[in-house]
Amino acid sequence: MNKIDRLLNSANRMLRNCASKPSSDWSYVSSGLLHNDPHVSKIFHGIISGERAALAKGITLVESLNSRKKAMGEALLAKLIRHQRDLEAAGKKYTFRIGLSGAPGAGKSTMIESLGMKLTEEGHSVAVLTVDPSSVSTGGSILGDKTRMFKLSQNSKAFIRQSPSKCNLGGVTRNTNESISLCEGAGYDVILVETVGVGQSEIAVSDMVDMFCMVVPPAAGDELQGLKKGIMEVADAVIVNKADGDLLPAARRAQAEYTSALKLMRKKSELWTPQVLRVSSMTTEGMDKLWSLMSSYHQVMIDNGELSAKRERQKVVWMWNHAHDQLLDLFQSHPSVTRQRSDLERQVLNGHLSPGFAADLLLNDFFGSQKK
Ligand SMILES: Nc1nc2c(ncn2[C@@H]2O[C@H](COP(=O)(O)OP(=O)(O)OP(=O)(O)O)[C@@H](O)[C@H]2O)c(=O)[nH]1
Ligand SMILES: [Mg+2]
Repeated sequence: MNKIDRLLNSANRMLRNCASKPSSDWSYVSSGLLHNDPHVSKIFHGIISGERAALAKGITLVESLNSRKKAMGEALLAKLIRHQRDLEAAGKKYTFRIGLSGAPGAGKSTMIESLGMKLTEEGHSVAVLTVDPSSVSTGGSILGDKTRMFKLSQNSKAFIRQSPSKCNLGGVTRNTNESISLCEGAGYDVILVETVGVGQSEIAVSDMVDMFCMVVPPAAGDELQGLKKGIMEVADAVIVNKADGDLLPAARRAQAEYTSALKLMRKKSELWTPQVLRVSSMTTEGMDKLWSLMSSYHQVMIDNGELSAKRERQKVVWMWNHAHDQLLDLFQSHPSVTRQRSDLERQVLNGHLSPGFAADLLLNDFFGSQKK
Protein backbone atom coordinates (compact mmCIF):
# COMPACT_ATOMS: atom_id res chain seq x y z
CA MET A 1 0.00 0.00 0.00
CA ASN A 2 1.50 3.36 -0.93
CA LYS A 3 1.67 6.42 1.30
CA ILE A 4 -1.37 8.16 -0.21
CA ASP A 5 -3.55 5.03 0.10
CA ARG A 6 -2.49 4.68 3.71
CA LEU A 7 -3.37 8.32 4.35
CA LEU A 8 -6.77 7.97 2.68
CA ASN A 9 -7.55 4.80 4.59
CA SER A 10 -6.67 6.45 7.83
CA ALA A 11 -8.74 9.54 6.93
CA ASN A 12 -11.73 7.39 6.04
CA ARG A 13 -11.31 5.39 9.26
CA MET A 14 -11.33 8.63 11.22
CA LEU A 15 -14.49 9.70 9.43
CA ARG A 16 -16.23 6.45 10.26
CA ASN A 17 -15.25 6.90 13.90
CA CYS A 18 -16.98 10.24 14.12
CA ALA A 19 -20.21 10.11 16.07
CA SER A 20 -21.77 13.06 14.31
CA LYS A 21 -20.98 13.41 10.65
CA PRO A 22 -18.57 16.26 10.02
CA SER A 23 -19.61 19.00 7.66
CA SER A 24 -17.66 17.41 4.84
CA ASP A 25 -16.77 13.91 3.79
CA TRP A 26 -13.71 13.35 1.69
CA SER A 27 -14.25 9.69 0.90
CA TYR A 28 -14.77 11.03 -2.64
CA VAL A 29 -11.01 11.49 -2.92
CA SER A 30 -10.42 7.75 -2.97
CA SER A 31 -13.10 7.26 -5.63
CA GLY A 32 -10.93 9.23 -8.06
CA LEU A 33 -11.90 12.30 -10.01
CA LEU A 34 -14.77 11.85 -12.43
CA HIS A 35 -13.09 13.48 -15.43
CA ASN A 36 -15.07 11.56 -18.01
CA ASP A 37 -18.44 11.67 -16.30
CA PRO A 38 -21.00 12.77 -18.94
CA HIS A 39 -22.80 15.08 -16.50
CA VAL A 40 -19.51 16.83 -15.64
CA SER A 41 -18.66 17.18 -19.35
CA LYS A 42 -22.09 18.64 -20.07
CA ILE A 43 -21.73 21.26 -17.33
CA PHE A 44 -18.14 21.99 -18.42
CA HIS A 45 -19.20 22.66 -22.02
CA GLY A 46 -22.17 24.71 -20.81
CA ILE A 47 -19.91 26.85 -18.63
CA ILE A 48 -17.28 27.53 -21.27
CA SER A 49 -19.97 28.50 -23.76
CA GLY A 50 -21.27 31.06 -21.28
CA GLU A 51 -24.48 29.41 -20.05
CA ARG A 52 -25.35 30.97 -16.70
CA ALA A 53 -27.48 28.00 -15.65
CA ALA A 54 -24.49 25.68 -16.15
CA LEU A 55 -22.30 27.99 -14.05
CA ALA A 56 -24.89 28.03 -11.26
CA LYS A 57 -25.06 24.20 -11.41
CA GLY A 58 -21.26 23.99 -11.28
CA ILE A 59 -21.08 26.18 -8.19
CA THR A 60 -23.79 24.08 -6.54
CA LEU A 61 -21.63 20.99 -7.16
CA VAL A 62 -18.51 22.45 -5.55
CA GLU A 63 -20.61 23.67 -2.62
CA SER A 64 -22.21 20.27 -2.12
CA LEU A 65 -21.52 18.19 0.99
CA ASN A 66 -22.61 15.03 -0.81
CA SER A 67 -19.46 13.08 -1.60
CA ARG A 68 -20.39 12.06 -5.17
CA LYS A 69 -21.50 15.59 -6.08
CA LYS A 70 -18.36 17.00 -4.49
CA ALA A 71 -16.26 14.59 -6.58
CA MET A 72 -18.06 15.86 -9.67
CA GLY A 73 -17.42 19.44 -8.56
CA GLU A 74 -13.71 18.75 -8.12
CA ALA A 75 -13.50 17.09 -11.54
CA LEU A 76 -15.27 20.04 -13.11
CA LEU A 77 -12.94 22.45 -11.36
CA ALA A 78 -9.87 20.57 -12.56
CA LYS A 79 -11.13 20.67 -16.17
CA LEU A 80 -11.89 24.39 -15.97
CA ILE A 81 -8.55 25.30 -14.39
CA ARG A 82 -6.74 23.37 -17.14
CA HIS A 83 -8.86 25.08 -19.78
CA GLN A 84 -8.13 28.50 -18.30
CA ARG A 85 -4.40 27.76 -18.13
CA ASP A 86 -4.38 26.74 -21.81
CA LEU A 87 -6.16 29.96 -22.76
CA GLU A 88 -3.67 32.04 -20.76
CA ALA A 89 -0.76 30.19 -22.38
CA ALA A 90 -2.30 31.05 -25.76
CA GLY A 91 -2.26 34.75 -24.83
CA LYS A 92 -5.64 35.33 -23.16
CA LYS A 93 -5.47 38.27 -20.76
CA TYR A 94 -5.41 37.61 -17.04
CA THR A 95 -8.70 37.96 -15.22
CA PHE A 96 -8.83 40.48 -12.38
CA ARG A 97 -9.88 39.29 -8.91
CA ILE A 98 -10.80 42.12 -6.55
CA GLY A 99 -11.80 41.81 -2.89
CA LEU A 100 -13.97 44.54 -1.34
CA SER A 101 -14.14 44.32 2.38
CA GLY A 102 -15.48 46.51 5.17
CA ALA A 103 -17.81 46.88 8.11
CA PRO A 104 -21.54 46.13 7.68
CA GLY A 105 -23.22 49.06 5.98
CA ALA A 106 -20.00 50.63 4.62
CA GLY A 107 -21.61 50.51 1.19
CA LYS A 108 -19.81 47.56 -0.45
CA SER A 109 -22.82 46.23 -2.34
CA THR A 110 -23.82 49.68 -3.56
CA MET A 111 -20.23 50.17 -4.73
CA ILE A 112 -20.27 46.85 -6.57
CA GLU A 113 -23.53 47.83 -8.25
CA SER A 114 -22.02 51.13 -9.38
CA LEU A 115 -18.63 49.78 -10.42
CA GLY A 116 -20.12 46.63 -11.94
CA MET A 117 -22.55 48.62 -14.13
CA LYS A 118 -19.71 50.87 -15.30
CA LEU A 119 -17.54 47.87 -16.17
CA THR A 120 -20.23 46.04 -18.13
CA GLU A 121 -20.86 49.25 -20.11
CA GLU A 122 -17.15 49.25 -20.96
CA GLY A 123 -17.35 45.71 -22.30
CA HIS A 124 -16.26 43.68 -19.26
CA SER A 125 -18.20 40.79 -17.87
CA VAL A 126 -18.43 40.81 -14.11
CA ALA A 127 -18.98 38.07 -11.54
CA VAL A 128 -19.84 38.99 -7.96
CA LEU A 129 -19.36 36.56 -5.07
CA THR A 130 -20.29 37.41 -1.52
CA VAL A 131 -18.73 35.97 1.62
CA ASP A 132 -20.85 36.93 4.55
CA PRO A 133 -20.29 35.08 7.81
CA SER A 134 -22.68 37.41 9.65
CA SER A 135 -25.55 36.20 7.49
CA VAL A 136 -25.08 32.70 8.95
CA SER A 137 -26.93 33.89 12.01
CA THR A 138 -28.87 36.95 10.85
CA GLY A 139 -29.62 36.38 7.18
CA GLY A 140 -30.03 40.16 7.06
CA SER A 141 -27.38 41.29 4.63
CA ILE A 142 -28.28 38.79 1.98
CA LEU A 143 -31.64 40.45 1.65
CA GLY A 144 -29.84 43.80 1.43
CA ASP A 145 -27.49 42.59 -1.29
CA LYS A 146 -30.33 41.49 -3.53
CA THR A 147 -31.95 44.89 -3.46
CA ARG A 148 -28.69 46.88 -3.46
CA MET A 149 -27.37 45.19 -6.59
CA PHE A 150 -30.68 45.29 -8.37
CA LYS A 151 -29.53 46.70 -11.72
CA LEU A 152 -26.50 44.45 -11.83
CA SER A 153 -28.61 41.40 -11.04
CA GLN A 154 -30.70 42.17 -14.15
CA ASN A 155 -27.61 42.69 -16.32
CA SER A 156 -26.84 39.92 -18.81
CA LYS A 157 -23.08 40.57 -18.53
CA ALA A 158 -23.05 40.11 -14.78
CA PHE A 159 -23.40 37.08 -12.55
CA ILE A 160 -24.09 37.39 -8.80
CA ARG A 161 -23.78 34.54 -6.34
CA GLN A 162 -24.36 34.74 -2.60
CA SER A 163 -22.60 32.38 -0.19
CA PRO A 164 -24.69 29.53 1.12
CA SER A 165 -25.91 30.63 4.53
CA LYS A 166 -25.49 27.30 6.31
CA CYS A 167 -21.71 26.86 5.99
CA ASN A 168 -19.03 27.58 8.51
CA LEU A 169 -16.47 30.22 7.67
CA GLY A 170 -14.02 27.72 6.24
CA GLY A 171 -16.72 26.23 4.02
CA VAL A 172 -17.84 29.59 2.77
CA THR A 173 -14.35 30.72 1.86
CA ARG A 174 -13.33 27.43 0.30
CA ASN A 175 -16.45 27.53 -1.86
CA THR A 176 -15.78 31.12 -2.79
CA ASN A 177 -12.22 30.36 -3.80
CA GLU A 178 -13.44 27.53 -6.02
CA SER A 179 -16.32 29.60 -7.38
CA ILE A 180 -13.80 32.20 -8.58
CA SER A 181 -12.22 29.57 -10.84
CA LEU A 182 -15.63 28.50 -12.13
CA CYS A 183 -16.59 32.11 -12.96
CA GLU A 184 -13.29 32.61 -14.79
CA GLY A 185 -13.90 29.42 -16.76
CA ALA A 186 -17.26 30.91 -17.75
CA GLY A 187 -15.45 33.90 -19.25
CA TYR A 188 -16.02 36.55 -16.56
CA ASP A 189 -12.96 38.77 -16.63
CA VAL A 190 -13.56 40.81 -13.47
CA ILE A 191 -14.42 38.94 -10.28
CA LEU A 192 -15.59 41.06 -7.34
CA VAL A 193 -15.65 39.39 -3.93
CA GLU A 194 -17.59 41.15 -1.18
CA THR A 195 -16.84 40.28 2.43
CA VAL A 196 -18.09 41.71 5.70
CA GLY A 197 -15.40 42.90 8.06
CA VAL A 198 -14.80 40.17 10.56
CA GLY A 199 -11.02 39.79 10.62
CA GLN A 200 -10.78 36.10 9.82
CA SER A 201 -12.89 36.20 6.67
CA GLU A 202 -11.10 39.31 5.41
CA ILE A 203 -7.70 37.71 5.68
CA ALA A 204 -9.04 34.59 3.98
CA VAL A 205 -10.42 36.70 1.14
CA SER A 206 -7.18 38.66 0.78
CA ASP A 207 -5.54 35.29 0.09
CA MET A 208 -7.80 34.60 -2.89
CA VAL A 209 -7.77 37.91 -4.77
CA ASP A 210 -5.25 39.94 -6.79
CA MET A 211 -6.19 43.24 -5.18
CA PHE A 212 -7.69 43.70 -1.71
CA CYS A 213 -9.62 46.92 -1.02
CA MET A 214 -11.01 48.19 2.25
CA VAL A 215 -14.28 50.09 1.97
CA VAL A 216 -14.84 52.54 4.82
CA PRO A 217 -17.61 55.02 5.63
CA PRO A 218 -16.70 58.64 6.40
CA ALA A 219 -15.59 58.24 10.02
CA ALA A 220 -14.36 60.66 12.63
CA GLY A 221 -10.80 60.43 13.93
CA ASP A 222 -11.62 58.53 17.12
CA GLU A 223 -13.44 55.84 15.13
CA LEU A 224 -10.33 55.51 13.03
CA GLN A 225 -8.35 54.64 16.14
CA GLY A 226 -10.44 51.55 16.58
CA LEU A 227 -9.62 50.25 13.12
CA LYS A 228 -8.02 46.88 12.89
CA LYS A 229 -4.45 47.65 11.94
CA GLY A 230 -3.88 44.12 10.65
CA ILE A 231 -6.57 44.55 8.03
CA MET A 232 -5.22 47.89 6.88
CA GLU A 233 -1.83 46.29 6.45
CA VAL A 234 -3.16 43.87 3.87
CA ALA A 235 -5.12 46.52 1.94
CA ASP A 236 -3.91 47.62 -1.51
CA ALA A 237 -6.36 50.52 -1.44
CA VAL A 238 -8.66 52.18 1.06
CA ILE A 239 -11.89 53.51 -0.44
CA VAL A 240 -13.74 56.13 1.58
CA ASN A 241 -17.34 55.73 0.43
CA LYS A 242 -20.40 57.99 0.83
CA ALA A 243 -18.47 61.14 -0.12
CA ASP A 244 -21.66 62.99 -0.98
CA GLY A 245 -24.09 65.56 0.46
CA ASP A 246 -23.64 66.26 4.17
CA LEU A 247 -21.08 63.48 4.48
CA LEU A 248 -18.60 65.09 2.07
CA PRO A 249 -16.57 67.07 4.69
CA ALA A 250 -16.30 63.99 6.93
CA ALA A 251 -15.21 61.94 3.90
CA ARG A 252 -12.47 64.47 3.11
CA ARG A 253 -11.23 64.32 6.70
CA ALA A 254 -11.32 60.53 6.70
CA GLN A 255 -9.32 60.45 3.47
CA ALA A 256 -6.61 62.64 4.99
CA GLU A 257 -6.50 60.56 8.16
CA TYR A 258 -6.29 57.21 6.37
CA THR A 259 -3.56 58.61 4.15
CA SER A 260 -1.42 59.55 7.15
CA ALA A 261 -2.20 56.26 8.90
CA LEU A 262 -1.05 54.31 5.82
CA LYS A 263 2.21 56.24 5.70
CA LEU A 264 3.09 54.84 9.12
CA MET A 265 2.57 51.26 8.03
CA ARG A 266 5.06 48.79 6.71
CA LYS A 267 4.92 48.62 2.92
CA LYS A 268 3.46 45.38 1.66
CA SER A 269 5.13 45.46 -1.72
CA GLU A 270 7.99 47.27 -3.41
CA LEU A 271 5.85 47.61 -6.53
CA TRP A 272 2.80 49.29 -5.09
CA THR A 273 2.02 52.02 -2.58
CA PRO A 274 -1.52 51.65 -1.18
CA GLN A 275 -3.71 54.65 -1.95
CA VAL A 276 -6.74 56.24 -0.34
CA LEU A 277 -9.61 57.26 -2.61
CA ARG A 278 -12.87 59.08 -1.99
CA VAL A 279 -16.00 58.00 -3.88
CA SER A 280 -19.75 58.09 -3.75
CA SER A 281 -21.31 54.82 -4.81
CA MET A 282 -24.69 56.49 -4.72
CA THR A 283 -23.91 59.28 -7.21
CA THR A 284 -21.12 57.26 -8.94
CA GLU A 285 -18.74 60.18 -8.40
CA GLY A 286 -15.17 58.90 -8.30
CA MET A 287 -15.92 55.53 -9.95
CA ASP A 288 -13.76 56.39 -12.99
CA LYS A 289 -10.83 57.21 -10.73
CA LEU A 290 -11.40 54.05 -8.72
CA TRP A 291 -11.33 51.85 -11.82
CA SER A 292 -8.29 53.60 -13.18
CA LEU A 293 -6.46 53.00 -9.88
CA MET A 294 -7.50 49.35 -9.90
CA SER A 295 -6.44 48.89 -13.52
CA SER A 296 -3.05 50.45 -12.91
CA TYR A 297 -2.48 48.11 -9.96
CA HIS A 298 -3.42 45.12 -12.15
CA GLN A 299 -1.09 46.23 -14.92
CA VAL A 300 1.87 46.84 -12.60
CA MET A 301 1.42 43.38 -11.07
CA ILE A 302 1.16 41.70 -14.49
CA ASP A 303 4.16 43.54 -15.95
CA ASN A 304 6.39 42.51 -13.06
CA GLY A 305 5.28 38.90 -13.03
CA GLU A 306 3.98 39.49 -9.51
CA LEU A 307 0.38 38.59 -10.36
CA SER A 308 1.18 35.05 -11.44
CA ALA A 309 3.66 34.62 -8.57
CA LYS A 310 1.01 35.77 -6.08
CA ARG A 311 -1.56 33.38 -7.53
CA GLU A 312 0.92 30.51 -7.22
CA ARG A 313 1.60 31.38 -3.57
CA GLN A 314 -2.13 31.60 -2.89
CA LYS A 315 -2.67 28.06 -4.21
CA VAL A 316 -0.33 26.70 -1.53
CA VAL A 317 -2.01 28.82 1.16
CA TRP A 318 -5.35 27.34 0.12
CA MET A 319 -4.10 23.79 0.16
CA TRP A 320 -3.21 24.29 3.84
CA ASN A 321 -6.42 26.22 4.57
CA HIS A 322 -8.43 23.27 3.25
CA ALA A 323 -6.39 20.75 5.23
CA HIS A 324 -6.73 22.89 8.37
CA ASP A 325 -10.53 23.20 8.02
CA GLN A 326 -11.05 19.50 7.39
CA LEU A 327 -8.86 18.43 10.29
CA LEU A 328 -10.53 20.84 12.68
CA ASP A 329 -13.97 19.54 11.64
CA LEU A 330 -12.82 16.01 12.20
CA PHE A 331 -11.28 16.78 15.57
CA GLN A 332 -14.20 18.79 16.93
CA SER A 333 -16.78 16.18 15.97
CA HIS A 334 -14.80 13.20 17.28
CA PRO A 335 -16.52 11.34 20.19
CA SER A 336 -13.52 11.71 22.52
CA VAL A 337 -13.58 15.48 21.99
CA THR A 338 -17.36 16.00 22.17
CA ARG A 339 -17.48 13.88 25.36
CA GLN A 340 -14.88 15.93 27.23
CA ARG A 341 -15.41 19.32 25.70
CA SER A 342 -17.72 21.04 28.19
CA ASP A 343 -15.92 19.56 31.20
CA LEU A 344 -12.51 20.73 29.99
CA GLU A 345 -13.84 24.16 29.01
CA ARG A 346 -15.22 24.55 32.53
CA GLN A 347 -11.91 23.52 34.11
CA VAL A 348 -10.03 26.01 31.93
CA LEU A 349 -12.52 28.75 32.84
CA ASN A 350 -12.24 28.20 36.58
CA GLY A 351 -8.46 27.96 36.42
CA HIS A 352 -8.02 24.27 37.29
CA LEU A 353 -6.33 23.55 33.99
CA SER A 354 -4.21 25.68 31.72
CA PRO A 355 -5.57 26.08 28.14
CA GLY A 356 -2.49 24.41 26.70
CA PHE A 357 -2.72 21.39 29.01
CA ALA A 358 -6.45 20.95 28.25
CA ALA A 359 -5.72 21.06 24.52
CA ASP A 360 -2.97 18.45 25.01
CA LEU A 361 -5.44 16.16 26.80
CA LEU A 362 -7.91 16.39 23.91
CA LEU A 363 -5.22 15.83 21.29
CA ASN A 364 -3.75 12.93 23.21
CA ASP A 365 -7.12 11.15 23.40
CA PHE A 366 -7.88 11.90 19.77
CA PHE A 367 -4.61 10.53 18.43
CA GLY A 368 -4.65 7.66 20.94
CA SER A 369 -8.02 6.53 19.59
CA GLN A 370 -6.68 6.54 16.01
CA LYS A 371 -3.96 4.04 16.91
CA LYS A 372 -6.43 1.40 18.19
N1 LIG B 1 -25.03 58.62 1.08
C1 LIG B 1 -24.57 57.45 0.63
N2 LIG B 1 -25.11 56.30 1.09
C2 LIG B 1 -24.63 55.14 0.63
C3 LIG B 1 -23.58 55.09 -0.33
N3 LIG B 1 -23.31 53.79 -0.58
C4 LIG B 1 -24.14 53.05 0.17
N4 LIG B 1 -24.94 53.86 0.89
C5 LIG B 1 -26.00 53.44 1.82
O1 LIG B 1 -25.43 52.71 2.89
C6 LIG B 1 -26.30 51.65 3.29
C7 LIG B 1 -25.56 50.34 3.25
O2 LIG B 1 -25.20 50.04 1.91
P1 LIG B 1 -24.77 48.59 1.41
O3 LIG B 1 -24.30 48.75 0.03
O4 LIG B 1 -25.82 47.59 1.66
O5 LIG B 1 -23.58 48.31 2.40
P2 LIG B 1 -22.76 46.95 2.60
O6 LIG B 1 -21.42 47.35 3.02
O7 LIG B 1 -22.88 46.07 1.40
O8 LIG B 1 -23.54 46.28 3.80
P3 LIG B 1 -23.53 44.77 4.31
O9 LIG B 1 -23.61 43.87 3.10
O10 LIG B 1 -24.72 44.66 5.18
O11 LIG B 1 -22.26 44.59 5.05
C8 LIG B 1 -27.48 51.69 2.35
O12 LIG B 1 -28.53 52.39 2.98
C9 LIG B 1 -26.99 52.48 1.15
O13 LIG B 1 -27.99 53.15 0.47
C10 LIG B 1 -23.05 56.33 -0.82
O14 LIG B 1 -22.14 56.41 -1.65
N5 LIG B 1 -23.59 57.47 -0.29
MG1 LIG C 1 -23.54 44.06 1.14
